[in-house]
Amino acid sequence: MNIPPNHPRRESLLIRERLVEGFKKGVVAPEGLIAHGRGECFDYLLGERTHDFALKAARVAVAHMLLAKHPVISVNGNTAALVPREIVELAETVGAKIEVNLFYRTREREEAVARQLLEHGAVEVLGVGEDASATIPELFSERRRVSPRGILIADVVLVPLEDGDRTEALRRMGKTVIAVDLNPLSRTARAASVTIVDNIVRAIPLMIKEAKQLKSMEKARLEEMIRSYDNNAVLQEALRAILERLRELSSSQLLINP
Ligand code: PTJ
Repeated sequence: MNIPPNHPRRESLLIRERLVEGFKKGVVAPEGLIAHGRGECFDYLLGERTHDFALKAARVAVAHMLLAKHPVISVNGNTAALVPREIVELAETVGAKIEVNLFYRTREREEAVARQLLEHGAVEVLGVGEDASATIPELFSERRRVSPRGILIADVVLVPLEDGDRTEALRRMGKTVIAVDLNPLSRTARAASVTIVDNIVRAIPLMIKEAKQLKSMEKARLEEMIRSYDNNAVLQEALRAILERLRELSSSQLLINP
């Protein structure tokens, strides 16, 4: 689609185009387009920028991944369409495995998501076909099927754009769960160990940058960062940011004179 360079919503429209393209390639589920609309709405309320609370969460998320024995990045359709190259770079930087995990799972989509990641530099992608032979207990959606070499044995799992059930089930298994979710009120956001309330297109590049910096930091300092982190406070800050923005907007001039 030809989006004029000076269109005020150009960035947002370009992101939509990436999802539509992913949908046409069989990577994104039709429901993924709807989920993106919900995300867009929260992004709008957040002013479409990374806030300090997201930076704080991203740093701690990276600390967890760097200290983990088996960190895994779980990838769904929207993530694969929006940030495939960045997922591969983050995995390389923190030494994580990449696993496909779909809510609307079909063999065709598993393969399309894996192909998308391999085309963007991934060396190995877990969770496709027979490889997803293990099961997350007490989870009844298709997301329960995981790789015994990946999410099953992971101690830290990054789950961008997730649904709440699996986050809760992974927590019950004793895993540290890192969520990227623009909705600070979603069940995922509230059940995760660390929630990055930001758009995935900004959050993953930010995590790569942080990972490059924190990689050389002493283990004890990373552990201290994790100990002093409070995810509830981060979610409260996200809600306050939305409140503040609405307060400012509600007392400003809203009419546009064409
Ligand atoms: O590819 P599949 O089959 O695994 O399906 C993926 C979707 C996203 C369709 C599936 O996981 C789903 O239905 O998710 P939900 O329950 O709609 O939750 C998605 C969450 O991600 C919502 O809270 C959205 O606000 C949020 N979200 C949407 N787009 C973004 C986002 N968060 C960060 N960045 C985004 N770009």
